[in-house]
Amino acid sequence: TGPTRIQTEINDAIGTITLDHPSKRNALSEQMVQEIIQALHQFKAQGVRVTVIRAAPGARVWSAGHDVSELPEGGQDPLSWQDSLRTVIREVELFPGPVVALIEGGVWGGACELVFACDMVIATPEATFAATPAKLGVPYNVTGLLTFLNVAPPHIAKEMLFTGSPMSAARLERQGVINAVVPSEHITAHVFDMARTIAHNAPLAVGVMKEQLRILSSANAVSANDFERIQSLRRVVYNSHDYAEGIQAFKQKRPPHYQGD
Ligand code: KGA
Repeated sequence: TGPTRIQTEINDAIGTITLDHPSKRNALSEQMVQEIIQALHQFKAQGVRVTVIRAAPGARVWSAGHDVSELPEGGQDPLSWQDSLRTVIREVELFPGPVVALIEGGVWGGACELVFACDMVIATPEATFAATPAKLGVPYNVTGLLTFLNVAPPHIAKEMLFTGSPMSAARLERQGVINAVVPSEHITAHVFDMARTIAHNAPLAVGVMKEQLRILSSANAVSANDFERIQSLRRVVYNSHDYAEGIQAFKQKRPPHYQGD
């Protein structure tokens, strides 16, 4: 049986992954993530030089982010090493060629980080990007925050993370966070032109530059002591009443009541 949450295609050494589970707004469930990872492995085996990740043309939601029904309700790190979002982001970062995000519609939470972890981001004028951990009470993890800091100026990263509000593609393009804003009728041609340019270049050189840039951009030294302090602070958050409240409120489709404990 083939994938059911995504569609894949390879043309001229360019692989396309289309997120295609509109009934759940392309939420990044374990199943969706496993299918994306399998597609990336298959692309690598078949010599794909550039991968494009998109939603179905005309989608109103690119992805609703982490599947909240799969987040623990408390007492457990929701974004541990094995978490599905963390796993798919590592796979994108380690894919041997550029991964380009083609964005139509709203991008939410963990999907926003996934998009920012891609090597290039092209969006339509209607696309929006929201970083939502503060809405849900989630203690975001260290590498996750680094994804934001590596692409956004600190004030923009903080505004996104502290407000959780959707930010327009135009504003993010002005800040250099995304590469270009292109109307929906031209975005596919624009992205595939760029992909073809890259695919005609020397793949080993491109892939090794990507790997060097990945290593350099995560070369922040955090001491063992500081790392353990951060983990203990995060533990306080995911053990809190507010974290359980945030997840339960989402599942019950009601606004959360936060009290700071
Ligand atoms: N996880 C699980 N199910 C989701 C979901 C999600 N993130 N987003 C949507 N769904 C389900 C929703 O429960 C509903 O299921 C269906 O998708 C359609 O959603 O049909 P059901 O069984 O009731 P809805 O809300 O009716 O669609 P809409 O009116 O078109 O609105 C679309 C949006 C995207 C605006 C809305 O669904 C939404 O606000 N979703 C949540 C977005 C979000 O806050 N995501 C952040 C997830 O957290 C996250 O990634 C982390 C880890 N974080 O922030 O730290």
